[in-house]
Order: sequence, then C-alpha cells, then structure tokens
Amino acid sequence: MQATTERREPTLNLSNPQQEGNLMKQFKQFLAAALVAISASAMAHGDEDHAKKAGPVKKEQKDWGIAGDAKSAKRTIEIGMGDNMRFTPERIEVRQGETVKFVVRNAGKTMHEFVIGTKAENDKHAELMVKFPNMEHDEPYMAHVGPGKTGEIVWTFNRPGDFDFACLIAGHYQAGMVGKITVAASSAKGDGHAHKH
Ligand SMILES: [Cu+2]
Repeated sequence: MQATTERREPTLNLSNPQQEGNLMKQFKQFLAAALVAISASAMAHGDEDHAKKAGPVKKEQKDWGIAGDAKSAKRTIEIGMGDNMRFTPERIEVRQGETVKFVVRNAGKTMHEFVIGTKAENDKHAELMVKFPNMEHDEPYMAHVGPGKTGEIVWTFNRPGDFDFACLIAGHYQAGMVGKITVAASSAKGDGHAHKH
C-alpha cells in the first residue's frame, strides 16, 4: 500500500497520475461546454419568445382573464422590472372587460418575467421553477424579458377579482417580485360607457 500518494476521487485509478490529470481536464472541458450550452439556451429562451409573439396566440379562459387582441387594447400599462426584484408600479387597477396592453421593460442586468395569475397558480408555478429552473414556459399571460429589453402582452380581464403579477424565476418570486392586480366588477350590463342621460 502506498500511503504517500495523494488521495482524491476514490473512483479514479490513482496508479496513473497522468491519466487522472487527463480525466480532470476532460471533466473541466465538459463542464465549460455545459455552462455555455445552458446560458445559450437561456438566451434563446428570450429571443424565441419575441418570435412567438408574432404567431397566433392561444386563447384559453383562465380565472384571471383571457388572451386579448392588440387592436382592442384601449389602454397601455407600462411596467418596470429591476434587479432589486421589484415591479414599478406594484399595483394595477383595471375594470372587468378591459383589454390591456402591458409594455414590460427590464431595467436590470438579469432576465425577468411578468406573469399574470392567481396567487395560488403563481405559487404552484414558482415552486416548479425552483425545481426545474430551465423549464420552458410560455403562455399569453407571461412575458420573459431579457436585460435591457422590452416585452409586450395583451390580456383581457373578463373576470373580476384580485390577482397577482409576478416574476417566477427561481429566487425572484421568493424575494418578493410580486405585484397586485385588482379587477373591478363591471356594475352595469354592457360596457358601462353608455350611461349618460
Ligand atoms: Cu425577476
């Protein structure tokens, strides 16, 4: 037994230090390549999103509304996102039936996202994002915005209630990157505009 040899990974064959060095080198190269691949896919995620927005949006009724058409959006709300894990503004009020175009600007140096949902839905989704940080998620009620970029979504709030908007990127949601949306029930039938006498 040679007690003087350096002990490292027990699974490697230490009888040949040269071979061990090569293995280590290969492993490091592999790691470097993997990191490049990961960051490339993270970037592609953002770009891809822009391309997708041009295509037809799938409209599915959610508790917090339904995908809207840009041409019926009479209101634009600008939202700022920052690396301080905050949205500006943090509170939004809309009326039931309103279609809003959100212009979401990322002033930070890291990726952020704007996801509308119920608190319960966002909680669940955020948990998944922690388990699978690279999971693909893209829905008409979310915008993934790269650093310095701007994203847009159009959403129709056809159901009243209190909802959230949030950045579900792992760590961001947990740091409090959440805002509130209140959708006031339209009191009158019709669109409420025609009530002047
Ligand atoms: Cu974020």
